[in-house]
Amino acid sequence: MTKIAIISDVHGNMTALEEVLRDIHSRDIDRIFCLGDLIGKGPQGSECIELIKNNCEEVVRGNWDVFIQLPTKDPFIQWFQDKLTKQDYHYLSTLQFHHDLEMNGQFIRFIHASPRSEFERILHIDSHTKRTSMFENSEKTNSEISSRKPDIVFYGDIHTTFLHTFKEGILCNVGSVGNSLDLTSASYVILDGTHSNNAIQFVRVEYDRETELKKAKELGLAQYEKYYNELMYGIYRNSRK
Ligand SMILES: [Mn+2]
Repeated sequence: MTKIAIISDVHGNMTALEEVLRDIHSRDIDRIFCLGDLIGKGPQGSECIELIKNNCEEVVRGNWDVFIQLPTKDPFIQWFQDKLTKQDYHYLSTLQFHHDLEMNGQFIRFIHASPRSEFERILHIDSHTKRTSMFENSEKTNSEISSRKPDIVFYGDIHTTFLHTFKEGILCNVGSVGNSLDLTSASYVILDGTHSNNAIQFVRVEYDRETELKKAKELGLAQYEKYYNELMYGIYRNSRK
């Protein structure tokens, strides 16, 4: 099978994740990669980890997956920490920084945010230099083919889909399953290598946002209002506007 569904930024939103997995399976795709941020913001991190563990072939870690493992006095972060089991923490600690593969002669890289850090945010509106730095290697991307630069980079983190083509290669943001900020529908991407070349397809999946918010309220989600605004209107919680 040379079709791979790429999901990212699930953020504890089970309603969206289940709908996206249903959509992927209805297309007879059984290879799924996840680009991190499994938990946080949404109420069901532990349940999402379980589903991702059972459905995804490769999973890279996001910024949330990293800092959730660190001690904190912030009650907001603690709310999410308290919901995770020992096994969840163990699973998060085993996640890889990146994944590389070769398909139809192209070198394809999967990361959460940047080749240098889970915490370095590269936006679609950032400078040309910043965006093309996504094709660079770093100490963290060492592998047998690390001297080679990727032809295609898939990433998540910014919850906003885009595809930019540069001389250096193709940069594709797959958007977010559980906390989409461009459109409010869930987002994922299909990499299709079937026809001895690589095609990229964006998919949007509607899911029941009211049901998800009802669940969040019942579970007493921390900063529920911010989650509400993200899901209903795509308004980022840390927006300066
Ligand atoms: Mn995220």
